[in-house]
Amino acid sequence: MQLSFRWYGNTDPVTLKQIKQIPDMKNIVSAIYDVPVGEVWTKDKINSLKSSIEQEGLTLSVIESLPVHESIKLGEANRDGLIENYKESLRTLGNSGIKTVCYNFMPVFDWTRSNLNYELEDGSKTLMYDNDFIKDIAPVTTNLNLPGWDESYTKEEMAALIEKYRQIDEEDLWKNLEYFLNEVLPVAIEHDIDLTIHPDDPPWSIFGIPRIIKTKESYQRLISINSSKNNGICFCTGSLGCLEENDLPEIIKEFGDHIHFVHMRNIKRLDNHSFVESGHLSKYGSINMKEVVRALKAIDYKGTIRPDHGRMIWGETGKAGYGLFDRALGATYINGLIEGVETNDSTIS
Ligand code: DNO
Repeated sequence: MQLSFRWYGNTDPVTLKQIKQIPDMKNIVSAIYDVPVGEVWTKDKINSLKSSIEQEGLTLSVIESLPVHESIKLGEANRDGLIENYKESLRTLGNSGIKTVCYNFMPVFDWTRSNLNYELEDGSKTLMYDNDFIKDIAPVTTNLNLPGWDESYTKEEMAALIEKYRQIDEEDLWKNLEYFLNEVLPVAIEHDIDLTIHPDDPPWSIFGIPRIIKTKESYQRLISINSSKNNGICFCTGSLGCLEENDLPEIIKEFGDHIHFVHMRNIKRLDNHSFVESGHLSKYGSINMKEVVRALKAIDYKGTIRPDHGRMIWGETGKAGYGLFDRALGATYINGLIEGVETNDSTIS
């Protein structure tokens, strides 16, 4: 198990120089942010990202994300050209030595929260999801500007997209995912890349549009499309953990060969599908983080783990969920859990 840290490139207020001072932090998770979704990532862009990371003695270990164009998710007539572009980017990433690529298949909205500054008892600010609030808002007219949302859409484009998704159901979305995977997995396999799908966050339908990567059954179906280990999973504790029925250690053990990337954070489930992002420690949230790491040890997990969102503490401001301080605390906590499970207690007399 290796620790990693997400870095948003040269414009990220958190610098590589800061990141490398976190104990045992050697791996960076990043992406190319200035290429529109659907276009090809060039060798030059990938190499320049890699070398800015390597100059600091760190390694670009995971691409999060190589995003999937909405027309592919919708199964539109123009998807084949977009899928060809995706394959081309994968080949270039593979040739540059990248072995893990994360993506998601969430329609329109990536991770969704209702409040980015929810104050916890200790005065820290965190992200929260109030289901009653989300249920009642119209995403096109709201002034909410959430971090996981693609800001490149105009209101009209977003409205049109939502309307298209309201015309399809989960079954259609599965078919479109299957079509995409049948095309891109051979390229991933040829280039020894593990493609890892991020679960839907939260793992249920929002705004009346379908979502499909939510539970153990979703992974069973995903793997029935192609059982290759390259058809992989990004195991995100905070997303999957929003559903009490998701037994995280059990899912890890069942799909171990397919897990190549792990996001670790804790959430506290509230009534009625609402939740708040707590500090990383097990005692603050609904997820037993130690049992998650223990299950990863049980599958002999060798991939990277990144501390996921952090709270804003010590007056830090910055990208919601992606400040330095609390994510660094999360990393040292995960370090401790790893050391704990990797220590063979029988050697202690
Ligand atoms: C949120 C992230 C997601 C994730 C994408 C992966 O903090 O975990 O935005 O990067 O869903 O494609």
